[in-house]
Amino acid sequence: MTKNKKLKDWVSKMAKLCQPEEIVWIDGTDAQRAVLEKEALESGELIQLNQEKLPGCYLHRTAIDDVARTEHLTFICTKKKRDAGPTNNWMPPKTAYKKAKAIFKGAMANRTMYVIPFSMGPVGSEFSKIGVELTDSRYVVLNMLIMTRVGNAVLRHLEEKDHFTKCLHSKADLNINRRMILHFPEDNTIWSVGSGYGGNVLLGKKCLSLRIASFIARRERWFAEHMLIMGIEEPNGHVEYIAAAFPSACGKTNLAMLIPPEGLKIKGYRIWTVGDDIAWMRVDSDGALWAVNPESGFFGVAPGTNSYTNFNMVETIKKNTIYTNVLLKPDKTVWWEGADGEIPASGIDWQGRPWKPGMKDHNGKPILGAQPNSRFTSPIVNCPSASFRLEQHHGVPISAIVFGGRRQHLAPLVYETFNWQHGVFVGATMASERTAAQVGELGEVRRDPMAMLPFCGYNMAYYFKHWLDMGKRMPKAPKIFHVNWFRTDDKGKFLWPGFKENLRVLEWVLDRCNNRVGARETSIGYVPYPADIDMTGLDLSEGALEKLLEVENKDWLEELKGIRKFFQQFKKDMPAQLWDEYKNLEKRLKSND
Ligand code: OXD
Ligand code: MN
Repeated sequence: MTKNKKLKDWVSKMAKLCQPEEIVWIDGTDAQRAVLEKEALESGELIQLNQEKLPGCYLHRTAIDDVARTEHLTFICTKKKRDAGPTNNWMPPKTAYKKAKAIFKGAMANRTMYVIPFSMGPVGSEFSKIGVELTDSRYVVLNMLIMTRVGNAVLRHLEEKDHFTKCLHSKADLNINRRMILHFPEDNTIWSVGSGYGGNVLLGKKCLSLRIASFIARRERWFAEHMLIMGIEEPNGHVEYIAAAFPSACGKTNLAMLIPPEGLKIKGYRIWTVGDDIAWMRVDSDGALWAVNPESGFFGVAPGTNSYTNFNMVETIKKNTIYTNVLLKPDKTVWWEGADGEIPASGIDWQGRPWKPGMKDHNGKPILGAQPNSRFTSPIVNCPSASFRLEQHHGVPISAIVFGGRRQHLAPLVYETFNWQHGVFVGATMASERTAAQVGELGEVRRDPMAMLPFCGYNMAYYFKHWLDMGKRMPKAPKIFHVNWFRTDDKGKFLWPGFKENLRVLEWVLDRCNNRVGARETSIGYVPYPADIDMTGLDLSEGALEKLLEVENKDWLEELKGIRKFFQQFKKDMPAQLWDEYKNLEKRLKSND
């Protein structure tokens, strides 16, 4: 299997702890995948879908209390609490290992332990990192085969470089009271137990590529970010790349593969998708920032995905896709709320129960066919807009970084920050209002710096400092922007149509990057002149665009209170430069009032 002694010893040690009946090494071949699929069908872990309509597609159902990431059970286990910071759950490594060991002990009895060698990023690229996940779940293996580069090529690589992230996962008894997602950044180790939900168990994704990678990236001076990467082919045929961070459920996936609206398509725009969730970015020898997507698949939310919101994704998930927690139709195809076509007359819901539209639970609430966080796992290569540079070891050069949030008022459709330091401040103060889809008070503002709050594997104050330092290392730093697709009018109606029309805003972003248009200087940054946003083919109501671009100083002064409170929790670890930006903003707001 491998000559890497460190790897062999670790696998033996973990096997001794978990006591599997057998150990199988995943080689990345189609033949082995076919065997695993067959076994998963026999065991009931997968249900075969209609192979004529959905070739290579399967359905999986999780336990009903295991349908989303469990942030309260997710820990950063550094020796010092301060290194995890005030926004992470922390546990001392010793305690964490001890608690988890008690659950892992014998957890794989009568099961197979699969050894999955995987690479995040193209195998052998400067950017890439290798992990090895041990798991007792075939579902995890089959998903990892889509989401990461798996197999023997990775093992060969590990013979030269023996560094890898040690990832241990067991479903154990899927008991929420015995569930823990533990990160040991100082040991390059992840232990996840008691869950079968993607975000908790596909350890290459949030756990390695964000939490562990962010920790390593600070030390090695690069970025591991919760960002999409997209190429925008301009009318002259040149492709410019942007990276964008939005909190979960703000439409990153849809933006990453949008199809230009007619009005812009005729000008010659086209989108190339590099990634929809994670960006690893480095300063290259040219002094610019270059990015790769470490993943090779999409793990996307199904509800709301249809030909209007995301045509390319609808195409992507027609083959070789694993669906999780969606509705099963009588013809063995799948459906979810907000899918294309008619609502099916009947089906089997995500909990495996007979379902009909209009059914209500005992509280009178509609019973959903698909779990609101139901998912599909699909290879990027299926995507019609997949970038031709996906496998390039150097990645793509980033012209602009875009931050965004969901704000009914306050933030204009788009603004450009004054410089890198101000851009970092804008990223660090990102916020979204709670939607009906989340528990908690509607409209409440949650701060989510750089969309990394649940994913930063160390103290966020150090993370801000890292961002500031990186700016100094980049002679050709990207410009930083902020967007808000969610501004509403006085009646609460969205002012901006969103989805594909968002390209009009990105066109302005690139115009600014290339010094093609001017802008209006406001207290918060540079805002477009309405005439500089190409509105060909889009009719907004009278005055809507002006309203979308308004900056209300008194609202921003109010916003400062929330920012101050958020910053204060980092105490003296908070970089002074961000407090300077805070004071400068306050000054500008007061003097322009
Ligand atoms: C995701 C998330 O699943 O951000 O990508 O929650
Ligand atoms: Mn995400």
